[in-house]
Amino acid sequence: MERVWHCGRFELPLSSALVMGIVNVTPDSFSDGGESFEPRSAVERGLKMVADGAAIIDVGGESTRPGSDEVSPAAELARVQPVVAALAHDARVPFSVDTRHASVARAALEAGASIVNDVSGFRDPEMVRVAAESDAGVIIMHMLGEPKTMQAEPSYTDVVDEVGAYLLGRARELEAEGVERERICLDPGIGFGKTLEHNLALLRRLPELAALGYPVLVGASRKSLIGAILGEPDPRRRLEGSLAIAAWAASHGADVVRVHDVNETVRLLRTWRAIEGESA
Ligand code: PMM
Repeated sequence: MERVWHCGRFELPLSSALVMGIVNVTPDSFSDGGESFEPRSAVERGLKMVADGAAIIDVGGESTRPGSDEVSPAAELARVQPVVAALAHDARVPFSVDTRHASVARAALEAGASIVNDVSGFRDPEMVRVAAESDAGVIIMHMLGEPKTMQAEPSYTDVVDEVGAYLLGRARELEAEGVERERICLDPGIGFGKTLEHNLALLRRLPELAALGYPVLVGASRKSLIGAILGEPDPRRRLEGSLAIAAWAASHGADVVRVHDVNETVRLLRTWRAIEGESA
């Protein structure tokens, strides 16, 4: 039987890795800060990503880069809602809302989003309620602490075991609260309270996370681990590293790769699949 990820009115096939395109409607994201802060340019960016082969678009109104301050839910919603509504109007693909706030998630779902992407792993019981009352897909991400402090000496005994146990525990709790298993996707949270070695271990041992039995998302695009490996301070110049990680992740159990450079990633994965022998 084909594995699928249930996200509202969409059943996403998981036979090969899906590309999720990132649209940050923020003035200060580390990776594309300000590029699509105007709603119209954010929508255009999203539609271009769909044309380039993105299977999902992730719309975010709050920067969660290390050290960033929290945005008020009202300000976040004002950024996200027009973009989600416009994209949903033309939707051939599902859209996720990248938020930690229940009010933003609820409004985005009403505006047409099909997935809630919570980098705080549905810590807020109200977020769990929003998820349970909807039919949306949910992405549970692991983050150590808060964006403001998460990179202050993160420490684990075994990062892969601990992140895996955390994600499994959160998934079980959401299921107990009424979120069906087939709606849940897990994400180790590359860069969220992790050193370079932690991030590399999570990628190296990705099959262990995939073995938990849920779809797995990996988001490493343009992140600082690539900067550290390549000695490249400019996030916009980390394409090769981003592609290398997307290829590695897709061939080691990731079902979704969250990226800024959709066209390049789709072409990379199409080539990869041609070698593997699946239909390209
Ligand atoms: N990374 C960022 C924001 N949201 N959501 C998920 N599920 N996984 C991630 O790795 C993730 C995320 C930060 O990166 P950005 O500023 O480029 O969006």
